[in-house]
Amino acid sequence: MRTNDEVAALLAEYADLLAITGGDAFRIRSYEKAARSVAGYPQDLAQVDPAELARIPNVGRAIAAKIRDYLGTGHIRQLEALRTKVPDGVRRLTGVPGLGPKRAMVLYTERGIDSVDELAAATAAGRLEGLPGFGPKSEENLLRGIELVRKSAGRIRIDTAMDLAAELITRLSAVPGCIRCAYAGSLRRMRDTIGDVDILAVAADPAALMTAFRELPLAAEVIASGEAKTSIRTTDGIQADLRVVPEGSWGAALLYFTGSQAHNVRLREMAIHRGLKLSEYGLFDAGTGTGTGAPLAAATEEDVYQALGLPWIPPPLREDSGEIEAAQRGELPVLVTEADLRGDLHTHTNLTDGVASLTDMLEAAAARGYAYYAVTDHAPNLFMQRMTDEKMLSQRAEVRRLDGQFGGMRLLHGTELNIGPDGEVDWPAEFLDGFDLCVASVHSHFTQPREEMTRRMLRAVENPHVAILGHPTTRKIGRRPPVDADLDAVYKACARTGTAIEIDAYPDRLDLSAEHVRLARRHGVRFSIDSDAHAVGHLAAMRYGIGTAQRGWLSPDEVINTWPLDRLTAFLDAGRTRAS
Ligand code: DGT
Ligand code: CA
Ligand code: CA
Ligand code: ZN
Repeated sequence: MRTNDEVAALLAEYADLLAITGGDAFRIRSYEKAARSVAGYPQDLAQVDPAELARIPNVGRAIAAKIRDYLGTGHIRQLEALRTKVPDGVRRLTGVPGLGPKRAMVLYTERGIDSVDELAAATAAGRLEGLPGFGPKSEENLLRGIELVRKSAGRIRIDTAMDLAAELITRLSAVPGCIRCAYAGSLRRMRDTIGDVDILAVAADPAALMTAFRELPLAAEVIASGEAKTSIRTTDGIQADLRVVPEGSWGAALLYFTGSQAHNVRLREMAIHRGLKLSEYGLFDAGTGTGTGAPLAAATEEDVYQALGLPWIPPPLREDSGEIEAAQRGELPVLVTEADLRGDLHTHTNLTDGVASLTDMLEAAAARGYAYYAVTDHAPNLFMQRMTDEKMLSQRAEVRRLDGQFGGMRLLHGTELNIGPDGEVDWPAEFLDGFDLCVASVHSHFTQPREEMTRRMLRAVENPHVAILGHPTTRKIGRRPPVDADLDAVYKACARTGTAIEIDAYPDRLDLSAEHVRLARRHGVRFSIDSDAHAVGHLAAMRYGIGTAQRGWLSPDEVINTWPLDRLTAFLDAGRTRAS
């Protein structure tokens, strides 16, 4: 799939550069759609017959020609031409939340600003004063945006890290003498962003494995290399560490390098308290020191935890945020897993901004073994999606016809409503009555004042037709901050009205975040873990939603899409009557 991702990135860049240079809105959108379509296309573009490229959804003749250009020469001529007009930094400026392409270009042409750092400096020095469109209010938003960009700098999305880890493990495992290989660090803890990828291995010939790691085609640079640890930077600029550990200390090493540091500190304190010493080599009698003498425990994580008087603690909980105390009391939660999920309640098709047909989505969902599946395309107030009553009703007829036709999977017909600025949603009540379930989400007016935003969300939650509050804080990791609202009040209202709160599993959202999941669950709220899939490949994003749910301490019973269909339907029915 690497080719598809490369092409998608270039098409998205082309769309951005068109937008910055004032290109035609329709054309910009067609490139954006093509980029998503290509990224979600199941077949590797390099294997597609060049004459067939134009058959990919949203890829017309002009875009197919550009893709052929790239596959043949490694470049897209028109893109190269646009790149000469717009410095790289200006495109990065459009990554600052609240700064659109037009204003980014104004900053460049009027003030010569072509990087985020320069923008920060110019703002601080008052150099934006007098620039049309950059008043004090917008400056405040810009500063917030700059802070967000800087905080996320150097960290990557979890799916990017997971794909890299999978590739590294596949390649290293194929090296003769590689006995074990696994990922650790924040990735194993399923944090929503990842600093670097940590790989652990056991090898008959450690030096040979280190050499193989340094010589991987994706290793662009060797940062450091020694007997026990090698760090590389990949061609995508991501750091990956390989540590080769003795077979006998696998468990202790996995525990140590999974972290978090705060969790490890607690474990070491517990060891010291018992006259023991815990290191990446094992748990030892304090007298014998590290690495000398036989460890009391080292082979597996279970052994080490047990020797400290604890049950094994799942990695997503290892943040020293109460898990050690819970483990001591024997009250660790039974965490929801991907295998518990019986369905997906928020998905799109190409009727709106998805890139796959209804039947392609259903086929893929059934292959995941789901018992039920909700189709929830966008509602008309998101004007760009051009939804109409007729389109929605004809989709419903199709959904009803296909019910049970894909591996017996039951289909729910729903929609993703837009929560308007005052909390109102699309369509009158009579029309909403026809849906099996409605997700409702904020898609605009993200920067309303706190009281307004709270009132808006409460009104949506109290709407009897709203079953699920979709991507509740609307954050986009590294790109858009969460909305400012009294979320605690919103969670309370969700619990009262029987409205589920979504964990949108798509890796650039992961919304709710794990921290908020923990806040919300105190009110007895139910959750729905959804892929928000816009392409067949997105259905698999569920694993990241599950990771977030686990970090939020959720058990299966708290997640409505682990329930059998009759219990789910009863919940949806109760919500409709209770809220009104
Ligand atoms: P990241 O990479 O920023 O997303 O976060 P982590 O947790 O993967 O951190 P990383 O890669 O620096 O180290 C992986 C784990 O190894 C970390 O969670 C705990 C352990 N570790 C690494 N260096 C140290 C250290 O100097 N002291 C202690 N106690 N633990 C360490
Ligand atoms: Ca790491
Ligand atoms: Ca590391
Ligand atoms: Zn949405």
